[in-house]
Amino acid sequence: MVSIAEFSKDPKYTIKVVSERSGVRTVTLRAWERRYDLLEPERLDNNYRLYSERDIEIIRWITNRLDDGLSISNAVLEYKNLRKNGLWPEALPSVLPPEPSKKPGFSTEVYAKKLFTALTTRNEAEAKQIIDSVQSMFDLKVIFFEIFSPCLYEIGEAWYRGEIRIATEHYASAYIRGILLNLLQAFPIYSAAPTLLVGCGPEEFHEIASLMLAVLLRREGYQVEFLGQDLPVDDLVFYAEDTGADMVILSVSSELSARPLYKMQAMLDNLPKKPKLGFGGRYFNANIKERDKMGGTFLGESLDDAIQNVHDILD
Ligand code: B12
Repeated sequence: MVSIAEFSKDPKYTIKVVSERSGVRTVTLRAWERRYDLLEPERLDNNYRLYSERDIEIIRWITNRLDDGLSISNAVLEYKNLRKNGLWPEALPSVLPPEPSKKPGFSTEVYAKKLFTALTTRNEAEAKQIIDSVQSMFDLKVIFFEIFSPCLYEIGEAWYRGEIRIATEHYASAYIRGILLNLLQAFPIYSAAPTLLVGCGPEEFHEIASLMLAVLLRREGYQVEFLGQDLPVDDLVFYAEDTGADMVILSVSSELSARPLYKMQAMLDNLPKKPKLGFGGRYFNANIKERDKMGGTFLGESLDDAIQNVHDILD
């Protein structure tokens, strides 16, 4: 089991985010803070509160004790007694997708096609139903590699053939991106684990593969920050220094994005912590000779290879 102490205490989240993630209304959170002195969120200049990942876990633990029948004052007392003795409660399991338990009704190929049809006909209710049912049948890797990826591939082909509008492609990829972001945020962040920055090279807007990788690496227990599209090299190097990153992992699908990155490992080597650079993506899958120019490590042709290679590098 994981102790709440392992969660980051960096102040990051507004009260609204905390409310969404813990299921406790903002007004109740403020009342608990006033009456029971439970948390001490950092205050910004505008007096807004900022909570940490650890605060969210404490609130979830308290609400679980309320569900067990304790009064709020007794739940807080129990928490404070633990802390007085130098102990931390165990974190609750995250609001993660259920472990796959049902037998698949169809092959993954069929689900990929069903998802393609739902998204290209803008049938969001159907898409949600498909996502819910595949989550109860398959592991995340299977969902990402055998359902989401072929569905996106087909969407790209349909766009290329002029069968669907650009807007439809944007709608479908935004939907899948949303599902992935929710998953990313559902996994706990372990502040003692190595820090990985995951995102896209400069001018690179295809971020879904890097987001999938961020989810899978967070599931492995790494402290992953997902940085998204189009990262400028200089800024990213500063950010790696600020965050004390152990590794920067970038997805690249064009030469335009790859070229500015050839100097990046040397820049990272000038930082005190010398973060490693890992990379992959369509450009380096197709242009094998270009891989050596990057200085860092080509993490493999697939996201599965990347996970294994990250373990090897950071171990
Ligand atoms: C969604 C999408 C977009 C969205 C992206 C939105 C978003 N928020 O991510 C938007 C609208 C931004 C977009 C823009 C463009 N797109 Co686009 N896009 C796609 C689409 C439909 C899906 C991409 C995707 O997410 N695939 C799923 C992921 C999981 O697959 P993947 O990215 O290929 O990644 C795999 C591997 O490359 C590898 N990998 C990737 N990253 C990494 C990283 C590491 C570390 C490792 C180890 C491995 C790895 O593992 C993954 C799994 O196998 C594809 C269709 C397709 N065939 O993929 C077209 C596609 C990639 N796009 C294409 C094009 C042409 C463009 C534009 C040039 C269009 C335009 N004229 O503006 C621009 C370029 C923008 C830019 N500069 O980046 C073409 C590329 C053609 C080519 N040969 O290069 C495709 C193939 C469509 C097509 N059939 O023609 N696109």
